[in-house]
Amino acid sequence: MQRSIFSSTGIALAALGALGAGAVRARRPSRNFHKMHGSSDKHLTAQQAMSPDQFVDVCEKTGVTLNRYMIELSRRQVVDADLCSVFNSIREASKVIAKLVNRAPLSQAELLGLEGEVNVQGEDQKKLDVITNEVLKKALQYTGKLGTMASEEEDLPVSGSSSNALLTETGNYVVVFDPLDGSSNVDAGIAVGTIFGVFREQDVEECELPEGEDFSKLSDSQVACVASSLQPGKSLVAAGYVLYSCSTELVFTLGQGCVGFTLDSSIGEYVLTRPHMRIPKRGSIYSTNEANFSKWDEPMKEYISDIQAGKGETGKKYSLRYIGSMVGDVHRTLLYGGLFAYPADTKNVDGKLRLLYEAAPMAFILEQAGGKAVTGFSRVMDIPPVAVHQRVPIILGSEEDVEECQKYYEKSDDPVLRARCENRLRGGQPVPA
Ligand code: AHM
Ligand code: MG
Repeated sequence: MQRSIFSSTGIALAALGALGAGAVRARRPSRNFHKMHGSSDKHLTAQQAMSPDQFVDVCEKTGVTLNRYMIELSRRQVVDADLCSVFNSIREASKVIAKLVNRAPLSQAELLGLEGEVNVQGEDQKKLDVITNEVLKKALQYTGKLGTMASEEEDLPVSGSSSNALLTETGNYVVVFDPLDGSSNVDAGIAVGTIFGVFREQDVEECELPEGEDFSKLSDSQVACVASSLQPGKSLVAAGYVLYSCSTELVFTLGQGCVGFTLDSSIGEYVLTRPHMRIPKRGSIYSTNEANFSKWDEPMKEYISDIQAGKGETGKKYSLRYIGSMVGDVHRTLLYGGLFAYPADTKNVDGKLRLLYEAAPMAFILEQAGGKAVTGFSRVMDIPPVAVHQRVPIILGSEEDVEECQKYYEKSDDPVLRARCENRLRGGQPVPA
């Protein structure tokens, strides 16, 4: 008996995670059945339709809650019902995750330390990685659009692809997420975060997959079929992150600017605190794991050396701030300016961070806030993924800082680096070091 990708979502997702070196890209035209980002109100531009400045009768006591914000966007047909459901799920799940992270030191036996498992990428899983993954996955299933997935062996996407990220389908949307990014920090009570991205479901052919759970035996055409549902960052319709820190901050974009909410725990609601987020054009902070300096590509070494010494375009000496939690480091970069980088190095020629559920959503947010995100030569959003856990170098932040860094790559004109970049843009398999 054969099973189709959409009647057996869990199985298809596990297979996605198993995509190996032989995967072939196959893209099909998208259906484009939504009239997204169009306002029903003829007097409002798309930008205005997103703006809370247009909201009337805002409650003085609470301000604009996330719930209210989404209702308004829905009324203006900026978001449809399914996308609202996805946001409701993420909103509720993130409140639970905030609570878990906050309570962890008080419930150490249940919440802190290692789970004892290693995920598909060979990384130790923290207990909270597993728990938060469940929280987010279940919340998305409860949208009612994920019944198919709930009816499948729900462990499959988790055990088959990764403990730490998965894709789920809503029918109209595909959600990618990292439930607890930076979890190595969590035992120390240091900021961690959730990252998510939402793609519109593509009109892909049904993939006939074999019965059972052994996905190592997929044929080339089956692998190609499953791979075709992966999309580049530029196809994202929404992306966001939640930072669990001194406060819980939810920042997201729907493709027309970037907004920020803060969890008001006294009412259990996110409240709009940053209606128009814009990253400064230039900053004076860089954020990267400098312990890798000796292994970085030459252009990165030269650029960082110059801004440290005040020999960059501004003549200012930049400061280093690095938490080792992407969400925290990117949030600070977004607010204060400067740049965050996890570049390639000789050991990890594609860097460390994952394209689909870390780099692309963050790149989308930063671009929508007026910043940039590149791999060195190319825009992160342009890279077509060839595997769920594909890694990619990333340099993101203030427009002028990222452009300055990019000039070092252009200037170096290293043929190996350029070929690696072109290969990524072509959707080629990662080239080993
Ligand atoms: P994770 O998804 O396993 O938590 O890894 C991602 C994290 C990012 O949050 C952070 O930017 C990076 O890993 C830090 O890595 P390093 O410890 O090498 O500096
Ligand atoms: Mg992560």
